[in-house]
Amino acid sequence: MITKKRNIYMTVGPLQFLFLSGLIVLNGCTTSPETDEDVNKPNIVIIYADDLGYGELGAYGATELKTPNLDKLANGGLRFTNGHASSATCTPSRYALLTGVYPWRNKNAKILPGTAPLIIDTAQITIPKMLRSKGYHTGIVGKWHLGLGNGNVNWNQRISPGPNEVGFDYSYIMAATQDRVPTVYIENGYVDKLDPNDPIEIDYDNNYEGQPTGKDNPELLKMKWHHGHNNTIVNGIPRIGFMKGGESAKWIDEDMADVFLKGAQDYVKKHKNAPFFLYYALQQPHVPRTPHPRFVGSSGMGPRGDVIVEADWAVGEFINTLKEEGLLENTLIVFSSDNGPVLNDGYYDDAVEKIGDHNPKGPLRGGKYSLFEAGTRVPFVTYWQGKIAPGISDALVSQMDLLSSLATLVGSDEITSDSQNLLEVFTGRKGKGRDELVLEATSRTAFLKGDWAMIPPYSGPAISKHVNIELGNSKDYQLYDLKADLGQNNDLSEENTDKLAELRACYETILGEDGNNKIEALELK
Ligand SMILES: [Ca+2]
Repeated sequence: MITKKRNIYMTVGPLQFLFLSGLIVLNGCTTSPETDEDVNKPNIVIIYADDLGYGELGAYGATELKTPNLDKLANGGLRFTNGHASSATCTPSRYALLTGVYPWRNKNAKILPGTAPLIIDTAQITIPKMLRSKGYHTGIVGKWHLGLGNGNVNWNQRISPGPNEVGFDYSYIMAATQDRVPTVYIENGYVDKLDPNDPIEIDYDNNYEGQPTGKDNPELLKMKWHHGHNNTIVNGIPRIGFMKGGESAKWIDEDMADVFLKGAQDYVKKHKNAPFFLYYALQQPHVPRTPHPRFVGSSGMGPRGDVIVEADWAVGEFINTLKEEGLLENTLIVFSSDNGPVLNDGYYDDAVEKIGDHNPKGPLRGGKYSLFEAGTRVPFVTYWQGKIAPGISDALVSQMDLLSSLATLVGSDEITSDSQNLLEVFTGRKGKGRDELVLEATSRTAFLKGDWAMIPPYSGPAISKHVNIELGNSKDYQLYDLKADLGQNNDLSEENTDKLAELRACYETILGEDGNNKIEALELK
């Protein structure tokens, strides 16, 4: 169902007409090829937050945290209320987003250390590769976390394969996450601002002699670790993993939002004359939460709230750039998050203590790492000024569907079987999305079908004590009617055995042999 704030037909102008004409081409009819060129190659931008929950934005019901720029985007576009990341953690979601393949099909698509090899096969279809084949210039600015190299990276030479080998013409990234070494930016495979006389060494197992660590040198810390995150100290923040050298290349955490914003703005300005695809992968509100001083105190919720305010500002600035460059009416923007929220995720940063009445997961149960809805149901917005009518959609959609949908938009046949073509849903002309979706969380899977959610039995704790999140583990199957019980409070598995059997059969068919993965110990990172 789509609730439109205004009737799309009332708003159809010349631009919309051209766009609709373009769709007719895709359906096999003929029309003028000269308009097809313009119409089917809008710029495409995916803005991807890190650990931003369903309830964090004003447009999604937040009242205590102010997100005016993201609200403007959500309210001016199509706001999905049943939009999902493919996984409840970073790496698998990012893998599925770019490749259109379920992450549980790839045994390596799990939370990766900074030294992990690239987990996308360089022969695989990706969104940037598909778009590049249709004439797009493609870029990524921000968080990567999909592995680099082949397993033994020399950080002082060109690091390959990486984003540039899976479809990106330009890349300016952090390798993994803000809490992991190497704490440097990498541009097109080269560590930015690296002094060759001060080479970088990275080890995730052993420290370098004489180097302080978060564990042994608490006096050197400006942010204290809660669990994990106690190896090499950079900028007073203890990280995961050990790093030596590379002083001139180390990032300043508080500047990261500005650095990535400028990178995204510069990319747009440089490539505005050709169709471009930009994957702008924000680092917020993942740990360590390090707002620029001008945002410190802006939320009243401590660093976690402050970096969400900072991210909202950055998105607003970025969209202003699109506007100033005259690109807004020819740019499709997708905004979403890679997984649900977490408060304490390894550092003492007052995320729990100062949360007040803010509810990051909104009406949902669970959070990051969880098979409950808050693990993967996230803010999900499509925005295209003049082309997508503002509205709200409750269609079931996955980020994994963007690949085939964008391929359809630009007239490419490079699609995958897991990624459904939901172009009409993403642009608001059709209300019904997927029939079903397999969800993933730390190598476990669950299943959505229609209004129903099913979680198979898993061993392990019901709640992760470190992060205080319900993981979805139970010795029995769980079944929830999300239409009547969005908060997943009433398990109907015993009451409605027919529905459970129906979901189980469908789920097991989809999983097939790929789904028989070993359940691994939960890694909280
Ligand atoms: Ca994440």
